[in-house]
Amino acid sequence: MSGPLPLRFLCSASKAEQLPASEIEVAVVGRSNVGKSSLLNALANRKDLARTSKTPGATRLINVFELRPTDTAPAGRWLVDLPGYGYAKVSENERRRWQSMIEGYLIDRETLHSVLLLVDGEIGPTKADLQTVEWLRHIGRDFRVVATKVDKVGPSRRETRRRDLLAKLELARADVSWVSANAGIGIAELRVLVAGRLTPTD
Ligand SMILES: Nc1nc2c(ncn2[C@@H]2O[C@H](COP(=O)(O)OP(=O)(O)OP(=O)(O)O)[C@@H](O)[C@H]2O)c(=O)[nH]1
Ligand SMILES: [Mg+2]
Repeated sequence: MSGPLPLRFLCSASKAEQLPASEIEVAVVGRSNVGKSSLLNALANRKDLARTSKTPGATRLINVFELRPTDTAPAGRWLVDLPGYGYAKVSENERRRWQSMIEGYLIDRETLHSVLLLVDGEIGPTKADLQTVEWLRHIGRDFRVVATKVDKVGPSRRETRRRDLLAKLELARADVSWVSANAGIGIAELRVLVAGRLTPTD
C-alpha cells in the first residue's frame, strides 16, 4: 500500500495509562517543531488531521490515530502523535511533565512496535536528539530515524547533510528515511514502511 494511510483520530490522553488497549502501534517522536504532526498529515494525505503550528508546542497530548480496519487487518492499529521535546521556552515543570508522559509511554507500552524518531534534515541532530537516540538504545526500544524538511536543503548541500547526520547518529545510510511533508518527498516509501509495521504477521 503506497496510497494515503486511512487514518482517523481516535482519542487523546495526557497519560499513557489513560490510553485504551491497542493491537499494535508506532509512535512519532522528536523535538518540538521538527514536523511530527505535519508528517502524520502527509502520510494520511489530510491537511488538518493532526494540529500543526509554526510555534513549537502545538501538540500537548498523546494523540492517537487509528488505521481503518479491513477484512484482513483488525482495528487497534495506531499511529501515535506525541508532543515534542527540547523546546527552550518551555518551563521546567512542562519539561518534567513531558518526560513523565512520554518516557512512561515509551518504556512501558507493551503494544508499541517501534518509534519513528524525527530529526530536522536541514539543521541536523541537536543535543536533545542525540540524547533521545542514546536513551532509546538504552531502553531497547526499536526506532527508525526520519529526517524531515528536506525541501529546505538545496541539492548542493544534500550529500554533506546526509553524511553529517549519519555520522552524528552512528547510523548507516539504509537506517534513515529522508522526507518532506510539504513537497511530498519520501512520503510514499514511508507509508509502506509504517503500514508494514502496523500489519501483524501472525
Ligand atoms: N519546509 C517545510 N516545513 C515543514 C515541513 N514539515 C513541517 N514543516 C513546518 O514546521 C512547523 C512545525 O510543524 P509541526 O508538524 O507542527 O511540528 P511538530 O513536530 O508536530 O511540533 P510540536 O507539536 O510542537 O512538537 C510548521 O510550521 C510546519 O509547516 C516540511 O516538510 N517542509
Ligand atoms: Mg505536533
